[in-house]
Formats: sequence, structure tokens, C-alpha cells
Amino acid sequence: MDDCIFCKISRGDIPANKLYEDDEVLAFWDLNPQAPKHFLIIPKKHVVGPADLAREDEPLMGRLTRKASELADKHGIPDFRLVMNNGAKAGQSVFHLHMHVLGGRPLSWPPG
Ligand code: DGP
Repeated sequence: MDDCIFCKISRGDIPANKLYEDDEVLAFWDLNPQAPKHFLIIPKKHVVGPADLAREDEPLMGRLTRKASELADKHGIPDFRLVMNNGAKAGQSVFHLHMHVLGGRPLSWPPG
């Protein structure tokens, strides 16, 4: 997707502070952190959001979740929250599927 900011990061067209990258997934620190530790993990494949996942994407989502947990552990975030926003009214502002990984402070519930 030519005008997708996360596709641009994925292609290396714009910089990001990366934690991890392989052929399928990329993790980078959020530009606008909502907690002391806040990174995003995305599939390199352009998927708009969770509601747009195909059955064939199920293994990819498993990889994202496992890698998010592994990276949280590696970066000293034993307790963390995974968040995926779907749609503008739920807070999605970038329409390329991403999982937020937030930690480093107590997180209240319910979210706003
Ligand atoms: P959401 O609101 O769930 O769509 O989250 C999008 C997140 O992406 C938001 O927390 C800010 C972050 N973000 C947006 N643009 C950039 C960027 O260019 N670089 C980085 N590192 N993060 C970005």
C-alpha cells in the first residue's frame, strides 16, 4: 500500500526505532507512547485491522502474539497489555493492523 505509514516503515522508506524484524513481522517503539514501555508489532503484509484478517492469517497472528510476549520479556516488561484497535471509534488511527504492547506502569481497567 503506497500511502500506508506502516508499510512505509516496513519497507524502510521512513525510519522507526526497531526492536525486531524478520520476513513476516516488525516491531518498533511507538512514536506517541502511552506508557513507559510502549511498542507496536505489525505484520509486514498489509491487513487493515483485526476484522480484515483471513483464515490464512491465523498462524501469522499467533506469531505476532508470541513475538510480542518474547520481546516484552527481553525488554524488561513482565506485566504488559496487548491492545488492537479496530475502527476509528475504537481508537484506530493507522489502518494497518498492529498490536500495541504497553507496560512499565500499573495499567487500570476498564480502558477509556
Ligand atoms: P492506533 O491509534 O491503535 O491506530 O495506533 C497507532 C499508533 O501508531 C499510535 O500509538 C502512534 C503510532 N504511530 C503513528 N505513526 C507512527 C510513526 O510514524 N512511527 C511510529 N514509531 N509510531 C507511529
